[in-house]
Formats: sequence, structure tokens, C-alpha cells
Amino acid sequence: MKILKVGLLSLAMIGMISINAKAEEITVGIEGMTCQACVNKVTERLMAINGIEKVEVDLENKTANLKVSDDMHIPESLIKTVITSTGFVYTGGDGFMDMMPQEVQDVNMKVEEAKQTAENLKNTAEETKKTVSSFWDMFK
Ligand SMILES: [Cu+2]
Repeated sequence: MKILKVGLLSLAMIGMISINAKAEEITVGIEGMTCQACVNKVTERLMAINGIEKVEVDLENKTANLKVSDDMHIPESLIKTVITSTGFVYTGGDGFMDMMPQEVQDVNMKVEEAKQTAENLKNTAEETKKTVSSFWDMFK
């Protein structure tokens, strides 16, 4: 039973330290949508793009928020093409990785990696503390 407890704690630790890269979040402007059918059409076409996980269209504000899968980058030109070919007007976007110069992208990636490493180290330290304290609890 005690061995099982230690085993479960170790599994929990492994789960905590798995790498989880930050997903790209994009906001785009779309002109020409007039009703829910337009919203559905835009949502459907954008969802068909490989790497897009979630689409939230705001009819009133004429925007769409796109959640991109981890480690995937969606070029602005692709979104523009899809929106235009669906019959609407692309009015610009925010959050695309390809809008930034390569040097900025590289620095951003390094910062994200460093943040993740720091977070992982913190989690590992906390879990080790918990494991050690649970270990001693078993002898109480
Ligand atoms: Cu419509």
C-alpha cells in the first residue's frame, strides 16, 4: 500500500513536468457578415484549417478569435485567403507570428521556453517536497 502511494505520487510528478508550449492566439477583423448564417459559414471554413482548434466569431464587433494548436503557426496570408474566398472582407489581424520580424519571434520563443523551464523547475521542487513529506507521513 505504501509502495503504491509512492508510485502514484511519482506518476503525478511526471504529469506536472510535461512540457506545454503556449498556443498562438489570433484576432482578425472580418467585414460583410450580416447574420448567424454568415457566422456559421466563417466558423466552418476557419475550423477546416489544420492547426486551428477553436473559432469564436463576434458578429457585432466584426472579429474572430482563433485558437491555434500548440507548436503550430498559422500564416496571415492563409486566413486572409480563406475569409476572402468565403465571400467576406479581411480587415487585418493581430497575434500572427509571421507579422513579427524573425529576430523578435526567436526572442519570444526563447522567453517562452525559459518561462516554461522555470515553471517546470518550480513544480518539480514543490512535488519533491510533497513526496518527501508524504514519505515521512507513512511512518507516523
Ligand atoms: Cu448572413
